[in-house]
Amino acid sequence: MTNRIDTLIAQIEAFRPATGSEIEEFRIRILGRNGELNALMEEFRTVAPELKRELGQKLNALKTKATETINNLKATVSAALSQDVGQDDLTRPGTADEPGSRHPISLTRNLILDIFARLGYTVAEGPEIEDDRRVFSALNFPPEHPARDMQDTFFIRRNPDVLLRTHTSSIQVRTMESSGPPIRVVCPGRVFRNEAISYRAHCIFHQIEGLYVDENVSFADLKQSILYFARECFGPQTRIRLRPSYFPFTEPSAEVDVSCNLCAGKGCNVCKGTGWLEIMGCGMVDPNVLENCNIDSKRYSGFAFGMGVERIAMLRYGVRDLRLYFENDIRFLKQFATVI
Ligand code: 2NM
Repeated sequence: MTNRIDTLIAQIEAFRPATGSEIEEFRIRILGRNGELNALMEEFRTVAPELKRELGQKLNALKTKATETINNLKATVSAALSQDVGQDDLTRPGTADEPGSRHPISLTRNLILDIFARLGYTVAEGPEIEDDRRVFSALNFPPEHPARDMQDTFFIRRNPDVLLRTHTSSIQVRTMESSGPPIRVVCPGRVFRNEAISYRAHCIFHQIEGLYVDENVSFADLKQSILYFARECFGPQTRIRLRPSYFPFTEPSAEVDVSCNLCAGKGCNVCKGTGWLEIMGCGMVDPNVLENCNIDSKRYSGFAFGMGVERIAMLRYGVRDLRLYFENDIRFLKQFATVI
């Protein structure tokens, strides 16, 4: 009897089933009503009392081993089956985890920061929750400016001095406060505006703003830096044009358009027939802003610019609806896996 128990244990240990039904057959042979274990139990009743103790322990060990082994094998097989219903082939290669990829907004952000790095700009970041001074007052927004309204800005706990930044210019205020000229920084980050969500606007989006402050910084320097950026970002044949505009923090101010390279400037439905696409705002930093940040505006001048990362990404990738960037639909994100 001892020999038969040992043989069965060895068989259980060597058992390598290829299918779920092989496991079930094995279970019935060992543990079934008319199986080997019950046959041994029957025989056990008739063994001499002095052998009962040792044989009883061996039988228990056999039962435990058989039950555990079979349960484990069944669990392995059902896990494999649940991945591919109807397939019993355990030799099939598994499904590999797909590598992740960068979000198109991160790709675009990195591209923009790289371009400005080549012009000597370093990256500065700052908090998303700011105070009124860094977001509005220091930037020359008059007290009654509409951007300060509850309608446009998210305030925190109804405290008018604690708010979510509406632009990353607050980082530039911090940079000017903490280090004097020469300053050459690009400031990326999330910004928040109380806007209705549509294909071209979201209440959270990403901005990159740049600031250059030194002696003798001119509007010509601004134009040349933006031309360099536009050609690196949209291709060497890209042209730019500046239209007069207004921002509280710059004077003079301009909107920057790039030539539409889908239609080579002839006019198409992307550029709405104009041949031009707006990409950013810019201007010479208002002397009041420099003084508010403890910079001598008689000695120093500067230029600044700001752009929406979603907008640049839409133009580069031909994406027509900005909301796609926020939905994290894997079918959308997958398409950027190899696009740098
Ligand atoms: C823009 C357009 C024009 C800007 C100005 C400043 C600062 F802090 F120097 F005053 N930061 N960013 C600026 C200027 C931003 O975004 C459309």
